[in-house]
Amino acid sequence: MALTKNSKVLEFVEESAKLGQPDKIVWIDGSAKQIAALKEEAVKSGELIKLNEQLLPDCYLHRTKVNDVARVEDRTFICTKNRDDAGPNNYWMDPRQAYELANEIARGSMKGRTMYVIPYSMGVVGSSFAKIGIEVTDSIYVVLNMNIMTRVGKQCLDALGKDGDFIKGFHAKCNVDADKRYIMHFPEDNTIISVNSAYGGNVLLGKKCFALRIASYLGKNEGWMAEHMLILGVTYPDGEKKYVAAAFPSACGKTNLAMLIPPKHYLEKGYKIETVGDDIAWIRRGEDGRLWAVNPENGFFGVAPGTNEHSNYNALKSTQRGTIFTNVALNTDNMTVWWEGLSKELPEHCIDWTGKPWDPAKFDKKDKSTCAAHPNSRFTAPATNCPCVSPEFDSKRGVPLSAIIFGGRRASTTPLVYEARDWNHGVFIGSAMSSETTAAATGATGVLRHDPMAMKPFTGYHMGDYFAHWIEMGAKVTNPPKIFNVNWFRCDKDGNFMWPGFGDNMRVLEWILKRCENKADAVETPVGFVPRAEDIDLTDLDYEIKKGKKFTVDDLKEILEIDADKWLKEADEIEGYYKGTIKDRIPQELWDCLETLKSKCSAVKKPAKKSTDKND
Ligand code: OXD
Ligand code: MN
Repeated sequence: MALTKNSKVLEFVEESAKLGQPDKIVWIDGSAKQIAALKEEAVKSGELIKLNEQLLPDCYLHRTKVNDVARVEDRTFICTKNRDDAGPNNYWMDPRQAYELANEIARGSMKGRTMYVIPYSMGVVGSSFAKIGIEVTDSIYVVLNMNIMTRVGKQCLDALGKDGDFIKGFHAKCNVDADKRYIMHFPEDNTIISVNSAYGGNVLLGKKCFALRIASYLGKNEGWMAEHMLILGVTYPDGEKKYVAAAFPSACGKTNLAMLIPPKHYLEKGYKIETVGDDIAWIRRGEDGRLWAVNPENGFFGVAPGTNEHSNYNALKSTQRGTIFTNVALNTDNMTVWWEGLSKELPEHCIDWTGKPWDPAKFDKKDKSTCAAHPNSRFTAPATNCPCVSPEFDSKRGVPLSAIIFGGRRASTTPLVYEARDWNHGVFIGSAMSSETTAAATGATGVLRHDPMAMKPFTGYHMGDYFAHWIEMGAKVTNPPKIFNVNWFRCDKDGNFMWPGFGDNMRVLEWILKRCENKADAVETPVGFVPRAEDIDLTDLDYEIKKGKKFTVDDLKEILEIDADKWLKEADEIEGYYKGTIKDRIPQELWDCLETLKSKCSAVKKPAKKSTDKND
């Protein structure tokens, strides 16, 4: 039975049913009873495998088809009337052609199935940040994941009232045919269509499709920002709290940074990190002249491999109940899950992510095809499970940002941390970000590519206009956050990571926050302000870069070094990207920053010491 009288919702559901032709329509009210019944049904059909109730209560395993394991950027389209509005960062399709194509694929594809209607909210219902979506889908897996990742149920329809507007999402699993897979966005119509996939990033339409691609377009028009950023809070020993948002490309450690546990001596002093979000931030101007952020999601869709007690205790704890695991391995000895990096010991009896018995004797760390879990296997866990979830997680007004951090995976050139001279310079730094590709999207991994603000796959409009929007937002706030860039991934000449990362990133965060309060020094360099080595706390840092080689202050100096020659090359590269890709929509302010970078680099002599960095 329909749960609303909103005629726009009813019309959308009716049209979707006419297209998909399901046998049955079920409205998701979000009640525990309904969700429990759906889990039971999915277990019966084999869509979910129930895990050990004692060890992992209310947890399930799901396997996708082997052709459907990651976001498909080359099959993701922005369908705007004017091709130029989608920009060079997106694949484009004419909206009329896109609707026709999608309708042809989806027509009748729900025959014999149930169509679920999921009313959901991105953001706390009733908050001025929140926006409502309706996703129709023929997948129970999607319903159950959306129920963790967003706020689902009747309260969302009540918030819409009789004629409120919402984002329409139509998902049909069809035959999971990779050649007919399309993830289409119609920002001018507030509509998303996804066909022939069942992988989270392509089908949980509240996440990347709505909360980033459509929301970034709405944000540009309405004067706010939708960003691929974690949000964390730092509590000081005296109880004061500061908030930071940080953008990193997919699978580059956002969840780890968001849930960081500081080194022992910080904990002893009383420092604490609290997680507001690990993937998406919606940011608005506050009346106090600051930028305020909320996490519109309600759960974590985290990358499983590499997550363990030491790398991310809080994430692991978050997965211990009420979690859906996707494409991890099944330990058949105790019906729990396993993935590479979870433990040093390999499970003796396990089924790999494709559903076949796995032979630990054949496992070769360097050969991904021998892995038990897919490199992009995931956990979908409720945020409320997280031991360090922020008390502000459910706040309707969000949290005020002291700093925005950008970061990518760069083996050389980019120092451990540096600070922008001002907002526009920070926008320039974000616009020039590049990082190595990861398993979160299909295609080759480890390839260096431009990924401005970590939003390359998620900006729902022209990247040049997105840069201009950032500049405009900065001009409108009287007390903007300071902007920084970090690089946890700098390597020595043998390819060893030079910085320990994980909890030790607290040392960098501390410097960043001190800078925000004018309590730390810095050295001015051609790229921005860099810490003096003595200003980063190295107490008890016992990191072994390689056997027998411990991290020293000289290593720190090395990863803080700015090599003007390398940066001149970087500047040329950025210019090539601006001119060759974004072209005439680059705001003048960013051209000015590029010129400043060049002239500042040319003015300094190359340091005498030869860098030992591995080339990017
Ligand atoms: C994600 C991604 O799943 O960025 O968050 O791919
Ligand atoms: Mn992400």
